Amino acid sequence: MAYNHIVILTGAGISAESGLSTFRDAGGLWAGHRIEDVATPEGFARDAALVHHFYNLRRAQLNEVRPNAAHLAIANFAQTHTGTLTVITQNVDDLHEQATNGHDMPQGYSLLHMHGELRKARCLATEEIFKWHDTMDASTPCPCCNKPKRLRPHIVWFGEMPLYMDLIGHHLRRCDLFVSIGTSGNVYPAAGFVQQVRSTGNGHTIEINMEPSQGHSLFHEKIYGAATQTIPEFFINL
Ligand code: BV8
Repeated sequence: MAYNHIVILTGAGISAESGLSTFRDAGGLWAGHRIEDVATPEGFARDAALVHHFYNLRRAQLNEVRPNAAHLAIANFAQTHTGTLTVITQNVDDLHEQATNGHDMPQGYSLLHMHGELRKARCLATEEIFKWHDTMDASTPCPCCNKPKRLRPHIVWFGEMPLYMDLIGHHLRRCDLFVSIGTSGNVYPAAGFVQQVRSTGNGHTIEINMEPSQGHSLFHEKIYGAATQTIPEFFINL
């Protein structure tokens, strides 16, 4: 069947084989850290140095990693897909961008980072957002006010509103195919998107993951295995 409006939700599992650790797998990102200390506004207010260090390490790691076959399969499919293809990523890495680098992407393609981006910073005073590839800390002046203690990572922390929620709701209602890739289905509202597709729209829903996620029973179809195996095969046959 040819699908017209496709929504893909990706999580840390799609970047795992590029060498970026996931959150909840053994030895994952949260190992050694409490979410409350490194991924909440309260943690940032309590110890900004710890939070900057956590994100500086992850931002620096992006210089060492490349998109894998799963990112590339989505980018290749997007170039020939004649309908709309909306990639909603929970990931803050830029591997989906790197996979499409150098290609003119069709008008129907869009990439939405609902949890923000590691390579962007935001001014606490003006909310202005800046591309940011280096480290930052409390002493780093923001480019707009030129004052210290005003920069934070442009990341959506727990308890903060995810980005693009209205636009995401529109795509979930309209899609005829929803594919969830590499996410454990632990974090809301992303974990609730499959339910939203089924209750507000009539999209076919597919989970592609290493193992059943928390919400696996909500999907019409499931494919399990490593993303670099399952995703290229899936999109070649789509
Ligand atoms: C919010 C940025 C209010 C930080 C992240 C009900 C409704 C609404 C909210 C809540 C709710 N219940 C609880 C909440 C609050 C909370 C929440 O969900 N808490 C959880 C812990 C219970 N949610 C929030 O606070 C959110 N905000 O609710 O605002 C609101 C909401 C809606 C409307 C109005 C108001 C904000 C959450 C965002 C937090 N920020 N990221 C950073 O990156 O440092 S979340 C972070 O964890 C990731 O971004 C990701 O989204 C999330 C989950 O991680 P996954 O991507 O799923 O990774 P994980 O390790 O868990 O799983 C990896 C999977 O890959 C595994 O299944 C594994 O099997 C698979 N895998 C591994 N290797 C491979 C593989 N698959 C294939 N191939 C492989 N090789």
